[in-house]
Order: sequence, then structure tokens, then C-alpha cells
Amino acid sequence: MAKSVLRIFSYLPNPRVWKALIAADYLGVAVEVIGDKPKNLGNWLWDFDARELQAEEKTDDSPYARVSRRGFSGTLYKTDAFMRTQPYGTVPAAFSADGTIGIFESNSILRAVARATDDCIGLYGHSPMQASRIDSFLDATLVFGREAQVYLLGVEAVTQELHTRMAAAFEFFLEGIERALEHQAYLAGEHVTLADIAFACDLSQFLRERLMRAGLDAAGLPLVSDNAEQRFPRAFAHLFALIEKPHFASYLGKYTEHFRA
Ligand SMILES: N[C@@H](CCC(=O)N[C@@H](CS)C(=O)NCC(=O)O)C(=O)O
Repeated sequence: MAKSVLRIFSYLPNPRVWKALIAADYLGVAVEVIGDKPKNLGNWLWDFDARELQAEEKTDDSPYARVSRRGFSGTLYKTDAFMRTQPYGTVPAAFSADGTIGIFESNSILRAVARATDDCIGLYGHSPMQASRIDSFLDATLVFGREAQVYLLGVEAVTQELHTRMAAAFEFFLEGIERALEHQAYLAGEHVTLADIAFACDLSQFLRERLMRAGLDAAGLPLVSDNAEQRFPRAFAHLFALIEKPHFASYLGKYTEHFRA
């Protein structure tokens, strides 16, 4: 078995991790993934050598105990070495094979996979300028992804303000995607790139909104993604076509069944 170029620690399943795994499958690059269900990650020591903690290790005076910041509640156990390599203390957390270099932010982990091979078969473009164009989409996707994260974490008790902000971010992001697809088959050209991978994973994650309607119904608010297939036809046709591809389907297939049915 090929030696892994990266180790990723995360809660699983996680579309942010799938970004790197889809690219790794395209490129034949080995990536090691360690993790557990979201609710179990509080029982883990967050570290390059992440492991499940024994019950007696989970004490308030543990040197690893830290207050969770976003997406988790209560205490998480993170080593100093973890915080040195992962300054924001978030997952997915990726590491170079020897554990000395930490890579954070799922889009950067995705880029690290593409850079781990001599021939990225155009996934990260064929020139520095093309790579920069792909970066532009990755940045736009992160801005959308951050808004989506705040919204989905708050959707159970959604306010009008949160809804309005998300609706504007959704529209802004997808208008750009619609425009990009006006004259070309993929976001950054005529072939699949990292831009398409991040787009498919982040938009699929956002569309979990459709499984989380209770708070919206209680507040009398519509889905932000209501009727989105008609409002952004190119973007959604592109999303559906990407998910049909075997490397995407093996991660996103089941996860997206609820909106593709
Ligand atoms: N934009 C980041 C999001 C990462 C993130 O915010 N992760 C949260 C969980 S959703 C986390 O690790 N929180 C750790 C904490 O609460 O301490 C990415 O794409 O990697």
C-alpha cells in the first residue's frame, strides 16, 4: 500500500474531508483519515497521533482540556502540539506524513493533495495563472461555506436576520457560479478542477438545510434553497453532473440522495 502523503483527523462523515479524498482518488494519492462520529470527538485526544481517551483521562484539570469554539459544545481535548500545528484548533486537521506541518482549512487540505503529486492532471490547472483562477473559486466557496456554517449551526432557532444574511450569501455565491458556467463546462475551464470539488462538497453540505426545516417552519421562514434548481439551473445541473462522476459519487452519492431524488 502506498505511503500516505497526508493524515487527516476529523469528525466523520464530513464533506470537508471528502474534498481531499475526491482529489486523492483522481490522483492516486494515499491519504490517511482518522476520526469518529461528531458526537464522539469529545472522547478523543486531538493530536497528530489522535486516539480515543479513557474515561479517567477526561477530567477538567486535564492539560488538554479546552473549551470548544464552533460546531462543538463543552470540552475538547487538544494537545499543545495540536494547537501548534493547528492554530485555530479546528477539524478537519491535516498533517504532513511526519506530523511536523499542520494544514488547516479544508480547501487548503484539498490543495495540499493536488501539490503532493508531480502531475496533478490539471486538477489544480496547468499554469500558475490557471491555479490562481482556481484559487479564486476556492476563496469564494470558503466565504459561502463560512456563512453556511453559521446558518446551519443556528437554523434550529433561526432568526429573520440570520435567514436574510444566508439568503444574500447563497444568491451571491450561486450567481457567480451561474455566470462562470455560461461559457464553459466546468467552473474553471473545460475540465474538472479543485474548484468543482470544493463547490460540490460545500453546496451539498449546505443543502442539508432541506433536512432541517423544523426551525424554519416554526419561524414561518422558507428554505433559503427553496426552488434553487429553477433559480440557478446551470449551477444545479453542474452539481448533479459532478455527483454522477464515480470519484464524487463514492463520497457524495448517498449524502445527496435527499435532494437528487
Ligand atoms: N472552514 C473550515 C471549518 C472548520 C471548522 O470550523 N471546524 C469546526 C467544526 S465544524 C471545529 O473544528 N471546531 C472545533 C472547536 O469547536 O473547538 C474548514 O473548511 O476546514
